Amino acid sequence: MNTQTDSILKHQSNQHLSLIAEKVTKQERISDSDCLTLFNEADLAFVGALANSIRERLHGNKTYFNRNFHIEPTNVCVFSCKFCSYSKLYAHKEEGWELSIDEMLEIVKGYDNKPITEVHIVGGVHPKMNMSYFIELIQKIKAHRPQLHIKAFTAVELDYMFKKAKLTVEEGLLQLKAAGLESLPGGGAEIFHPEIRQEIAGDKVSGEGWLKIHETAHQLGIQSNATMLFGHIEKYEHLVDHMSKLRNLQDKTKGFNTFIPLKFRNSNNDMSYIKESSLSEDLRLYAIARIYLDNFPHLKAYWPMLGRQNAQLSLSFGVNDIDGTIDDSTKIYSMAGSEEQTPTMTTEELVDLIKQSKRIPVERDTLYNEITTF
Ligand code: V47
Ligand code: SF4
Repeated sequence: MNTQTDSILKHQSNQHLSLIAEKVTKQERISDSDCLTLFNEADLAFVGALANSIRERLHGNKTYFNRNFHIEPTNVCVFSCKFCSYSKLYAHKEEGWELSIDEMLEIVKGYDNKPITEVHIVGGVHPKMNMSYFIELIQKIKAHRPQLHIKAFTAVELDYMFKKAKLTVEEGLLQLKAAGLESLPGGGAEIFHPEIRQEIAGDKVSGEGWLKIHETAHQLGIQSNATMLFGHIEKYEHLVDHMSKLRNLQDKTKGFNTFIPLKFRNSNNDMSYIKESSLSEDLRLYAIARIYLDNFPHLKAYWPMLGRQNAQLSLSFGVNDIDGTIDDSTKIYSMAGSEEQTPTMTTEELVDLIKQSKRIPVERDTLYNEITTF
């Protein structure tokens, strides 16, 4: 721990916080009740210093990013999550978009001469886009560009397509893996606790269902990410509960790569009456996640949702990854109220952003193998 951290911790008069700091210094795990205390009582400087010491122990000054693009097959969805600014209910599907397999292949081909390493495919849950549709899509992408890593489908999409095809989670994942699926994104996790989940996303896969899909994926050698949607109607207890379930599963499988807190944005959805969290609250959450999730190797700030400058600040509060160039036509984030109306950054812009924070930009692949240090 550096001298600045030492002095912040030494002047800590709160007994419980001092004990937590001691645990972190000794690289011991903090408990759920410690985590709740951090949420309730610790200020930004305190959690920031601890989180930064962990980040620098694990990764030094390295900050990862990748070169990726997103495909959103449809924004038509059978579900009706209240925070969602993006989907059109299936009943109004003519107002949404649906891409054909050929249209999606054209998007992939548009990157033929670019050094992209990953395609991220997620969208709404459209009944027509079933197992056989997605197997064909994945096979065709792989046939066209075998080296492109396919990270696709939230547990919400998977749960729906497996049930529809009457497949177990294991059978469904094995079929997608055989077609070329390589990892799962972390979406759809929201808040696992049933009290909150019922309120904001009552009709889609449960928290247990989400965890079961990721556990099975890990057992089959498919790594994944995990998200948490924060800053709406949840209480600190629900955030601790969510992260505790993830930490327990990670102890079992070690299959998660990165934890991605997603700040709730309040435009154009049924929860627009809720005030958005402040930057200081966001940074405190990143820092506490870094301290609590001791078995997650990476913590990602998803810049299209958080904003570029705030993502830059997060690099001093535990974050060591800022996702990718996201060179795409993604609509979900600008629709939800993010300042980022055109969610694309060139590699140069990303590298500059990281360097301005006095960190070292490192391009990675999806599974965090290092490609180039800038
Ligand atoms: O599950 C939807 C979130 C998620 C809003 O794994 C919203 O690398 C805030 O999971 N305000 C999908 N968030 C995106 C996602 C993701 C993104 C980037 C990288 C990865 C990865 C995963 O977007 C949904 C939901 O939690 N979301 N609406 C909103 N109004
Ligand atoms: Fe559908 Fe996902 Fe939006 Fe929920 S968050 S309504 S599952 S697109």
